[in-house]
Amino acid sequence: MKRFDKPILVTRPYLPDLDAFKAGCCEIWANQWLTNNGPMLKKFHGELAGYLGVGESNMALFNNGTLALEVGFQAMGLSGGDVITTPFTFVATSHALKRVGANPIFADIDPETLCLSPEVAERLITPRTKAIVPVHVYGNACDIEGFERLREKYGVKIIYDAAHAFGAEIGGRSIGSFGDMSMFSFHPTKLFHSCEGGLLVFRDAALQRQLFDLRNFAIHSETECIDVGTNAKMNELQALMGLLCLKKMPELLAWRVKIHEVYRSAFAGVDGIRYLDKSINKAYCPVLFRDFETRERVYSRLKEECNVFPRRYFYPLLTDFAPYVYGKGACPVAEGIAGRVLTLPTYYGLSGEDALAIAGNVKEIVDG
Ligand code: T4K
Repeated sequence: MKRFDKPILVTRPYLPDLDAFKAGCCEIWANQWLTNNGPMLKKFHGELAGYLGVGESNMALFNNGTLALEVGFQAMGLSGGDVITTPFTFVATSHALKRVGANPIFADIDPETLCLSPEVAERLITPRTKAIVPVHVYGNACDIEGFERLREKYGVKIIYDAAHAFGAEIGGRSIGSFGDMSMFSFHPTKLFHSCEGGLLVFRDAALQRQLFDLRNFAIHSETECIDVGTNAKMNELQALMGLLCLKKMPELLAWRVKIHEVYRSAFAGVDGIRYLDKSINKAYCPVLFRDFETRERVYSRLKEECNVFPRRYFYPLLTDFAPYVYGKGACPVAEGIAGRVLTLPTYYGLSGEDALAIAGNVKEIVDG
């Protein structure tokens, strides 16, 4: 097995050219404006609208994805209601619901997309259901049509957690343009980042002013505070990082596609290893093993013997964590996947040769 000299982490952030960043800092210094809707943020907002092909009035930037979700849920009026969501996600999805006073109801996932199943979700809809929050997990697209049907039939809001899905398109449209609202995370572990950051894209442009207010303490004017807002503003350094990374998006995406292809072909037809290749933007490289024991063996031997640090996203399942304990067997598909999945390293700069060696190590461990 190949042991790498330097640790290979599950992901590394792309870092733009330092001189370009310094030049941007000179602009920020000249403006003497660091946060609170500054010029760099406005520029980033405009460029993102162009990149995504959505209206500038249908977007709002935040200082991270979690607060973007919280503010979005608050603006959508989810407080006090039930919200059907997936247990197969990062804790932030449900934390944001709980923190605005909504009650997450967990429904099982589809075994192919690993996203919330609209059919299972439909069975849990009651008069208390205010919204459904599916997650495009790993950049796999949810069943958009299925959720659109539920939106029309029951009048529930559909708010996608698209934290993993920046850069993904369906039929030439950004994945963020479906449903009532979508949230992209710009954390450095994502394929695109702004150090930290989050973006809401929403159907109803009338929401924008409310979202802008809520992210700034709900201060509406010098003499009016109209709600219980928070501080969720993106600052100028974040916006600068985002602007520089956005220029690189085509290459960031192409690189992931290349790494994904290495893993996909290395694992093709291999008994006991299923490479999950549904991700549109190749944000993550998840592999499914035959059982829990094999996954755990691969996970620990890669770390100890190969200096490779994959992650068990998303294990333990959200519904196993203290604030959400739900009872075993409630979401059997999600429980099964969480116990067998491992996400392998992928990031801009990881060589195809290294990805191939990692895949070789995985196969050897599974065989042994
Ligand atoms: N919804 C979903 C579905 C999400 O997955 C997330 C976040 C959110 C909502 C919330 O969005 P944000 O509020 O984060 O914008 C990471 C991230 O912190 C988190 O953003 C992400 N999902 C989650 C899936 O993964 P950890 O605890 O795994 O991060 P950490 O620090 O262990 O880093 C992972 C790897 O990346 C390590 O091997 C080190 C490497 N790394 C990390 C950072 C931050 C670097 O090389 N450089 C870096 O700067 O949570």
